[in-house]
Amino acid sequence: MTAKHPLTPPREPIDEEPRTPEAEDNASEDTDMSTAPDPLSVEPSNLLENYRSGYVAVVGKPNVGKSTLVNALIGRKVAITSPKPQTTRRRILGILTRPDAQVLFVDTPGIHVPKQALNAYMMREVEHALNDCDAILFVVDVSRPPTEEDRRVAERIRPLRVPKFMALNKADLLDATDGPDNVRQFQELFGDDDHTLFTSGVVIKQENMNLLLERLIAVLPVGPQYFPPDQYTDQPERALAAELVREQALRFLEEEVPHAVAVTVEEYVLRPNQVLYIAATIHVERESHKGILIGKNGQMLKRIGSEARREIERELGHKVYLELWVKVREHWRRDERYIERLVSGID
Ligand SMILES: Nc1nc2c(ncn2[C@@H]2O[C@H](COP(=O)(O)OP(=O)(O)OP(=O)(O)O)[C@@H](O)[C@H]2O)c(=O)[nH]1
Ligand SMILES: [Mg+2]
Repeated sequence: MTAKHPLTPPREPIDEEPRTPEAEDNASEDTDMSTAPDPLSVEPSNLLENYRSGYVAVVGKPNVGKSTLVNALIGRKVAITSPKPQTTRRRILGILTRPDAQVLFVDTPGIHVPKQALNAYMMREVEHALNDCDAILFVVDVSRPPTEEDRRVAERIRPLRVPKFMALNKADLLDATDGPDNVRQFQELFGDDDHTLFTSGVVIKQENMNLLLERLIAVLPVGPQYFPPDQYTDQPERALAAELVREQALRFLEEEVPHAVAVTVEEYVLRPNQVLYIAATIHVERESHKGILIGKNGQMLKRIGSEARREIERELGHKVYLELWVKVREHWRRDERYIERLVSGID
């Protein structure tokens, strides 16, 4: 089966304050890479003999290192990462193009039991990825024995009729005593019909990575190169910028505040002096969160802003002027009207 649906479905407009004409103009400045081409519209001339392509859903419980692994496979920062669980909130496409294949990795939110509307949205994102993929990469943290959450993921993917692979991630943290037992338990959890295990980790050995890629590519269908070879994600740059701001908020904030944060970019303009001007809003759920986010004398917001600016400059290759605003949007995580929009990073 070949996936045919764009990752980013069109968003429903919702009523909010009208945007300024200036903001509207600026919207066109960004490179919009948000829709996957329809495979059926690909010119036959783009079909190379034996070229393989397809979607690989990268799934697992929260915090096992799915996004870190996808970034390592792509060789670019496609998805933000953090030691706090539930970092990834939507599907994120990482595109790997080789002369013989194009692998479309779909990073997904960690699978968990949803407690509020945001979590339910995240789990729908996982379902979309699973229902529309050519292969599954199940990522686990092998430094600890399987948990109930790992079992739930295994049960969810078991009936799906696509080739499945398991990445035994965080192998660098495996100690010699528990290591073999953990590996055996994950092996049992996964079963052994047409499944393959790979060890991976922050110090992912290049040969392991190559082996994983070869095995993945071997099960992908013959198909076209859906995206141009230099495109590594389908996210608009402004959505990427919003995520990079959120990454720094996750890094510096503690307890429940980071989970209540969403970031949207309202203006994204490359000025004639080649400075990229970005205006972004950090949304929080309560006045008390706003206070924490701004910090004493604005120190916290300044810190998040300057680290995020540096990251955006590094990733997007432009000098950046970043302006941050903080807005309280009460209980946005429970409010269906806001979730998709705030999670998309674009307002
Ligand atoms: N030691 C070690 N740490 C890792 C490895 N892979 C990821 N991490 C760390 O684990 C944490 C979680 O990584 P992420 O890539 O954000 O995990 P994730 O599975 O995408 O998490 P969610 O999006 O929340 O589901 C981060 O602090 C990473 O630096 C690894 O192989 N070894
Ligand atoms: Mg992630």
